[in-house]
Amino acid sequence: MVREIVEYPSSILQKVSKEVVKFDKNLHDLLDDMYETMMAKSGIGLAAIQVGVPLRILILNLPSGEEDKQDIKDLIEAINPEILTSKGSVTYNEGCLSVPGVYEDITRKEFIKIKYYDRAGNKIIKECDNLMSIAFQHEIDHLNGHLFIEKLSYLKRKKFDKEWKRRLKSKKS
Ligand code: QAP
Ligand code: CO
Repeated sequence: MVREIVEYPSSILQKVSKEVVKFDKNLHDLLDDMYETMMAKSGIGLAAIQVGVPLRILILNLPSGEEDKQDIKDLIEAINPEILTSKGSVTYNEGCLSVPGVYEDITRKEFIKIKYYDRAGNKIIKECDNLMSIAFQHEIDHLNGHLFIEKLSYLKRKKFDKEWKRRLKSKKS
């Protein structure tokens, strides 16, 4: 089932998500819905809080290969993810399904070592770079109630606020 995406400025997106303790059918159904929703909205990453569920769950399906296509074989389902170590710095023009139509250059760690659990509860430890590293950091920020626009400079944030206000107004009328 495709679920509704929670959009900025909903206060739901500021919630700190809770650890998953039960690796049961409920979790599997949520993961399946998150994948369907992400694909339906043309996303490459999604956190559970973006469909209104405050649990520490994220999924990633990064494009790869010749034509930069998404392949379900590359789907990562990360439960209770934690960054163990990080280094370096990289800037990427990020977007977010909860802030549609907005893309901004954001600087993050270039390399991370991450620990998470898969849907069966197996512990995974993985070293990531490039887009995978950026995407994990973006989604883990969601689990802690943060959005990429919080990383903008004061002036860029003011410009974003102004544009978003304008957009909300035109939506209402
Ligand atoms: C997070 O972002 C991310 O504005 C996932 O109109 C960001 O899937 C991972 C999207 C940067 C890696 C690098 C955004 C779709 C999708 C939009 C997304 C839009 C339609 C964003
Ligand atoms: Co996002």
